[in-house]
Amino acid sequence: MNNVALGNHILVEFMKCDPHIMNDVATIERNMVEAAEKAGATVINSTFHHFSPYGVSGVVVIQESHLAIHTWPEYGYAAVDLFTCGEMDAWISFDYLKDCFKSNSYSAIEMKRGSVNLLTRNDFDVRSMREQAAGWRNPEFYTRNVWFTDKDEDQALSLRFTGEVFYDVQSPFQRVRILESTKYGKMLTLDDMVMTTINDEFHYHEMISHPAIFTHGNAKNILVIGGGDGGTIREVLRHKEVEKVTMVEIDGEVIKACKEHLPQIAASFDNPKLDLKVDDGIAFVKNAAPKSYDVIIVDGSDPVGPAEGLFSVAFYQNCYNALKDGGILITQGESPKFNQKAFAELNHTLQGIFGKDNAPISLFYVPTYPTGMWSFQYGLKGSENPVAVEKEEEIESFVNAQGLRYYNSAIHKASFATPNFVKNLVK
Ligand code: SPD
Repeated sequence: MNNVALGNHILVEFMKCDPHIMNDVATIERNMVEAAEKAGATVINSTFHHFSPYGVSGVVVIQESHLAIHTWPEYGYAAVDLFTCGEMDAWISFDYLKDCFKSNSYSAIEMKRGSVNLLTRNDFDVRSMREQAAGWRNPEFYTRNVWFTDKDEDQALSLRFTGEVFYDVQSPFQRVRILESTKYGKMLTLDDMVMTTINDEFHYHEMISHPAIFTHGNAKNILVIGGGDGGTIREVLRHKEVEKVTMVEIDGEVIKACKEHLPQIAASFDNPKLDLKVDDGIAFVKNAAPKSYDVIIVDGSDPVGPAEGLFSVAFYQNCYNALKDGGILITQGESPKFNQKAFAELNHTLQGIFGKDNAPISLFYVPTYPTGMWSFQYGLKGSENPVAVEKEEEIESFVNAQGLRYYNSAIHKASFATPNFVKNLVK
C-alpha cells in the first residue's frame, strides 16, 4: 500500500511560556522567521498581528508551506502549526521555538497530510505552469506584514509597522516602546497605545500649545504635566514671551526613548528656559504655590495606568489653584467617538471647577489615534474667550515664521466649533 503523503503537519502546544514574549509581536515574528530558516526553509512572506491588550497571531509563508502561531499571553500559551512539504525537518523549528518562548511544558502531534493513495492526480501542462510560476516569484527579500493595534473592546486603529523595535523597556509605570510604522514613521507607544508618530505629531503638539498661548496673550510662566516626548515644550518654547517652562514627567524612560529615537520631537530639552523634573505631576500640582502659572498644559496619556489620576476632580482643583487669575488650563481630552465616557466626565469635571461656560472643547484630527477625532479641553480662570481672540495677523505671521503645519488663525477658531452630538455629550 502506498502511504506517501504530500505534507507533514506538526500541531504544537507550547505551555508555560514567557507571557511577555507571548505578547511581543516583533519578537514572535522574528523567532518564527528564524525557526523556518534554521530548518532550511525559504521564507516568502510573514504576516503578524498584535491584539490589544494581549495576543499575537501570525503566519510565515515558506516555499515549503507555512508556520503559524496564535498566542494567549495570559495563559503563557502558544498554539503553533508547522506545516511542511518535501525534505524540510520541521522538528528543528519546533526545538528552536521551544527555547525562544521559554516553554516549560509542551506537546506535539505529527500528522501526514494528503495521503497520495486517497487522491487522484490531475494532469496539467507542467511547462506552462512553471513559466507562470516564475512570473510570481517572490522578491529577493521576503515581505513582512506586521500590525500594531490600538483598541478597546469594540473599536480599533491598526498601523502596519516594519517589525523594527528601536526601544522596548518596561519602566516602573508602563511599557515604553519606539516602533516604526510604515506610513507614519517611528512612533512612541505606551502599554500598546499610540502616543505620537513622526509624521502626524504636529497635529497634536501645535494644537495643545498655540491656541491656549495666543488666547492668554502674555503667558510667561508655563507648567507642562507629562509631555515626555518633548513635542509640547518644543511648541511652547517657540513663543518669545514665555520666560519659563516647568515640565514634570513621571517616567524618565519616555524622555530617554524619545531623545534617542525621536530627536525631531524631543528637540528642546536643552532649552535654558526649561526646568525639567522627572517626578509625579499630580503631587507636583498639589504642592504648587497658589496662583503661580499663566498656562498649565496637561499632556498625559489615556486614563489607565500612570495617567489615571490626571482625570480626577482633585487634580483639576489643584490645577485651578495653581493658575493665576486669568490663567488657562488645557488638557488632553480623549475622543468623543472612542471613549465618550472619559471625554464627557472630564468636561463635567472642568465645568464644575472652572464654571459651566469656562470649559470649552477644541477638536482636532489625529490619524493615528482610534477614530482620528481627538480633543483638548480647557479650563478658563478668567473672562478670556479663545473663540473671540482677534489676532489674525499676529497668528499668521507666527505661523509663517515658525513653519507650523497644522495651526493657523482659522483653525484656532474653528477647532472650538463642536458638532451637536458633542454638545449633547457634555450638557
Ligand atoms: N490615545 C492617545 C492619547 C495621547 C495622549 N498623549 C500623547 C502624547 C503626545 N505628546
